Amino acid sequence: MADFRKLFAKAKHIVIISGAGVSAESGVPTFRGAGGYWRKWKAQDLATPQAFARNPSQVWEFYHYRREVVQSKEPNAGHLAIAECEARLGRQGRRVAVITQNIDELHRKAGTKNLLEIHGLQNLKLKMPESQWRNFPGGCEEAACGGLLRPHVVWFGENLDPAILEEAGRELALCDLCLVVGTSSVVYPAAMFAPQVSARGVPVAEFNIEATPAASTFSCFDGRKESIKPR
Ligand code: BJW
Repeated sequence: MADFRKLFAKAKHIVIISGAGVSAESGVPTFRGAGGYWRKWKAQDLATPQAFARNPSQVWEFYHYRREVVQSKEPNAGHLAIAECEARLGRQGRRVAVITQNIDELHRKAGTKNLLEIHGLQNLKLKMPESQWRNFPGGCEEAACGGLLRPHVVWFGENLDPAILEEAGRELALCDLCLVVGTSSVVYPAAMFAPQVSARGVPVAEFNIEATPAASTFSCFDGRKESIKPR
């Protein structure tokens, strides 16, 4: 941790890549850990465009349940520390960007401003040609025009928003320290962000309660395992 503190003190541009583990202490289930969604249900039945085409009600039900779970949840000490870090470093002319795979909006609720939500949000969008998608606050499944609404998230086999990916690429290319927080780092393209940063010699620190396969590819800082649980 002493090494990390030294790196953190001199970093001018920090990218934080986060995943479901950052929200675990808020009571939001992860995907692959104990009690995780993909331990109970098959991702192919709930998080693919094919599943939505086959059985939209089942997919709606899953995301409706997820929205309800999150509605009662608040940012935890981890979200707040990240937001506070962005604000404090910002006052010193240093930059923090958060690239999250989470759709729960808890980073935003905690006050994080420079935030890229690469897997989307929990609200609904109309299933129409992409250029015509319109956002809805959530809750309703049918729009006035009769089109199908779907969760505004990125499912397996779908491309991430190119504009958001481009912005993430810019942050990753410029950062001089990268933190990987609460993600199993198995889902692409997010899983390759930290290894890419590490490959150009930038230190990467992983904060997780378990070892992940990605940590072995971090060349400079092998990521001491730190729980983000408040002490
Ligand atoms: C704590 C903690 C505490 C707990 N403190 N830590 C290249 C190679 C192979 C496959 C592919 C590839 N490129 C694309 C693919 C296919 C696919 C993919 O990656 N598959 C892999 C599973 C192999 N990717 C895609 O399809 C992506 N699209 C794409 O790349 O398009 C182009 C393309 C398509 C097809 C082929 C090739 C190219 C889209 C991915 C969309 C992912 N969608 C989901 C669901 C939607 C959103 C939602 O419903 O919420 O996103 S799946 C799910 O996984 C969700 C998450 O955002 C994502 C990541 O999970 P995360 O956050 O890491 O959670 P967990 O549960 O896995 O881990 C939690 C971690 O926290 C654990 O490590 C714990 O230990 C830790 N933890 N408590 C610290 N207190």
